[in-house]
Amino acid sequence: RFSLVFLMFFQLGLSAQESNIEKPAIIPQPAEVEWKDDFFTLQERTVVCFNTGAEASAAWLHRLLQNTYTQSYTMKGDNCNGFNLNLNPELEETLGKEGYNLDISSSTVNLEAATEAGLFYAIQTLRQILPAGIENEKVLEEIQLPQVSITDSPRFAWRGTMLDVARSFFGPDYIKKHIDRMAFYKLNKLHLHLTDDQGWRIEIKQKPKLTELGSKGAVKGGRSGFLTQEEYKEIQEYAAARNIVIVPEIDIPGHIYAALMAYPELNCDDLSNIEPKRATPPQLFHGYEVGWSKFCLDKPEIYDFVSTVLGEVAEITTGDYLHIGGDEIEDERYKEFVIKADSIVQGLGKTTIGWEEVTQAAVDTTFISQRWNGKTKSVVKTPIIESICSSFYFDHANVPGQEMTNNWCQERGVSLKDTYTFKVTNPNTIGVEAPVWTEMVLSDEAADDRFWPRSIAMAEVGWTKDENKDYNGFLKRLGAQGLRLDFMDVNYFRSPEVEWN
Ligand code: TNX
Repeated sequence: RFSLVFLMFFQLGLSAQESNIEKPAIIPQPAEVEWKDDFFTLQERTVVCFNTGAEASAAWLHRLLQNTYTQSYTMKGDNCNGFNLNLNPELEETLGKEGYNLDISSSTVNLEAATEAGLFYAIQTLRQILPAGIENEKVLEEIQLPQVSITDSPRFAWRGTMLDVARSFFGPDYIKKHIDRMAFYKLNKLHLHLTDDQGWRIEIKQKPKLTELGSKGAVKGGRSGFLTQEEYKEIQEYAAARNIVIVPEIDIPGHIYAALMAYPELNCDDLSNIEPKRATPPQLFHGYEVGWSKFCLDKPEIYDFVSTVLGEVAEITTGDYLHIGGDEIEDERYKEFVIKADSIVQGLGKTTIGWEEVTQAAVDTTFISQRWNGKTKSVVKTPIIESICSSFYFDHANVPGQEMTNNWCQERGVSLKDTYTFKVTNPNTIGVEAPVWTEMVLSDEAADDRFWPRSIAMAEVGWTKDENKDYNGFLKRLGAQGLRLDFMDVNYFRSPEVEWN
């Protein structure tokens, strides 16, 4: 279709730049794009040349081209007639760690970046310029790519989603699928909410009852289960190959009933007197209430528990961060707890993240806070991950009245526009992240429906500078992604404001 439209304009003597020709829909919108009025035609045989350090990128590109008629082969070298991958650390000065240049001319497609992450993103952009059919099967008809020169780098370093695997469990298969989709839109942090009242989802070898007992529950109708440390590591490796860092959250000192049930000595009395779980012997919790369980902050043993658990999680985590939750809890000793937990995390060589409440404690500025309801004034004291519920809580309805959604933050839910038009103004903001809490998200299909397409809007908030954003333009580009999302098997919500193709 592109070739036809382009040809027509050619004859009229218009350049693609000036014309209204439908351009490939790239999301997130790159920093600088200059379309030319000519093509690159994919040959039947194509070489992918790469230099030292770009081997993995060459493999990715080769894999992408397998879905076209071309027979591609990889070769170490430069300036090939075909595809060139150039890893050049010196480019970090101009492109940053994740930026790239993508240049499509008459006989070459050049991709360059300072890191493999940058090359990976250049390939994702190229993937969006190639016909959508490559997501589905081999494209056999001739492929002509519009010539273009793109220079791109992200606005923010933190572009994340959060999956609550505690209320309802999501295992390695879904998590990996989710990672693939995130990577396509240049999202780079996957926060896993691994523990809560309803379930404990990560194996801790020195505290086996956490999973023996604590993983058996879930919200009513939700799945239970847990990740073994091996599975966790495998997911992490899968993510790292796609420039995604796994951010594990162990939510303490509240939201902790699954652990209290396994180790009742962490509670102040026996469990029979904590609401809403008044039961002897203790039962699993399948409800929705929040803010009712907590560690007994007067007992020094809880710090041994925290050290052991965070120690094992730190050991299997390659990323720099440990999220300690810290939300929705009232206790005289809360601040003291947060400071101690932070120093445990620092002792493990990681950076602490907590929900915005943690900033009530006098933690230093290496601590990152995640803003969610904006009620904690002190949140501005630290670097901020922006997850304000009215724009980024995707467990909320896509449209007013959608069933099985939490709408405590905003009665009408969180629309695509609420997400897209969020403006980052606080200079401490390091990026954005969208959580899907799963009290009411009980299946893979439902999780897809909540994440997509709003995560695509958020990806553009995280990547693209305000001056290059435009909601109507975004809606058009998003419509053109429909086919790709279908091919990727995403059960996305068909937002009525979008003309899906
Ligand atoms: C608030 S936001 C929570 C979660 C709930 C969610 C439901 C935050 C840090 N905690 O425990 O699942 O609302 O929307």
